[in-house]
Amino acid sequence: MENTKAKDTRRTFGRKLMLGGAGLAALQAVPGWLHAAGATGTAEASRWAQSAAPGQPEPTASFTGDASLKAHAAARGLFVGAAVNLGLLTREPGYRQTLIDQCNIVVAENAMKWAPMRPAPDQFFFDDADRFVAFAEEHGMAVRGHNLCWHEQLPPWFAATVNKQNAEQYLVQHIKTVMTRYKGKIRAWDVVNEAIKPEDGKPEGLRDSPWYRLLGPRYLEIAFRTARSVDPAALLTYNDYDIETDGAAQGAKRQAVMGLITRLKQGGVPIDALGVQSHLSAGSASKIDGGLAALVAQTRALGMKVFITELDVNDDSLEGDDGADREKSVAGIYGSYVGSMLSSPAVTDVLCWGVADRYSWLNSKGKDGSKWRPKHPDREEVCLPFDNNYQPHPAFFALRAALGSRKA
Ligand code: 9MR
Repeated sequence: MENTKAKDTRRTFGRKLMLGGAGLAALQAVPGWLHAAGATGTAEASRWAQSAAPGQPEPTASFTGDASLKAHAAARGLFVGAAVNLGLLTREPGYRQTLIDQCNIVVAENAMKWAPMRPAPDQFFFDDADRFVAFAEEHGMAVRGHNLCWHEQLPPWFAATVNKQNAEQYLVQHIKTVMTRYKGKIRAWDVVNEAIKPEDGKPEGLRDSPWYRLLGPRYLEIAFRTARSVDPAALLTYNDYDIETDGAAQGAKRQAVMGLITRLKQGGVPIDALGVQSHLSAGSASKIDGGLAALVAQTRALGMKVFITELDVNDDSLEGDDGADREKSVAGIYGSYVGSMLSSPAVTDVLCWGVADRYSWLNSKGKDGSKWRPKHPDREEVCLPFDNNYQPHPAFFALRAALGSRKA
């Protein structure tokens, strides 16, 4: 099914990523990037992923004001930001200030999901989401809404209350109520999150989720049509993960995602954007190649935008315990990935899934915490652009250079 143009785009994208991507001119200005730029093939690329040296800026290097992420993004008409934890926003001044200094877009990490918003079948809890949207408005930030329909974080009452007879009513009422409250204030909504899982064996690769079991495949169309009817200005987004690398499972999932958004778009269902979550891993970053480039190109050909919605890099597979080495490797992936993605005009928004390492979901403690760190369960991941004192990691500078590489 792939045409020659898609193949060409794929080769170009892959090569860019292997080359260190993020607008080489911008990166070469940073000492150490030339080494990364020498990598040319897959074997080289995996070495690149381990050894890219983006250079350590001086500790005093400027990173706010004109030197911030948001200044670099806004100058190019881009959005850059992070997922926000409402508890931290209240109790950590450094966290709050970093968001204010760096972001021109924010998304609530949890506060706008069903479970926190729906304490009971007939109740809505808006306090946290209201506070979050007010914070963004106060500081002139755009907002992503996450999310309106997902198989996870459904409230405890859901399973016993929602059935095939009333599911459509619950879905429509939820979308109408939440979107009406924030109408005109949300740049983009994740209308449906993570609907594809080919391993489940359902038609179109759809996930065997509660919404699928209750309503069948039509739940997606119901969700998107309802969303458009409430807030026609919001960019309606389908958002998914593990569609970035050229692994076999990822390729199958990516194809199913492409099939789904193509069917929706060509069938007249209102959908404006694809969210590529971008939970990357240092162990598989070198496998990000032509598949993703083709996905971006095909999504663009449908007239849709592409957003990087939940960027972080899992460093568990990096063997050396030296933090500075890991920081450099992670920075190499940030720069290459974002730079390659931004080489497509379809990509306009880049959001990280958090701000500082300590509070990342990848570093979460508790029952499932170390699930994401099987090799180094006791090692804190270096996964986000800021360290625990809100000082920029090399990943910050790599991300900033990637934003700066965007062609006007
Ligand atoms: O980071 C979120 C974490 O705090 C929640 O416990 C978790 C619940 O499933 O969701 C995390 O965020 C996810 C996001 O909503 C959707 N994509 C994957 C994210 C990381 O798991």
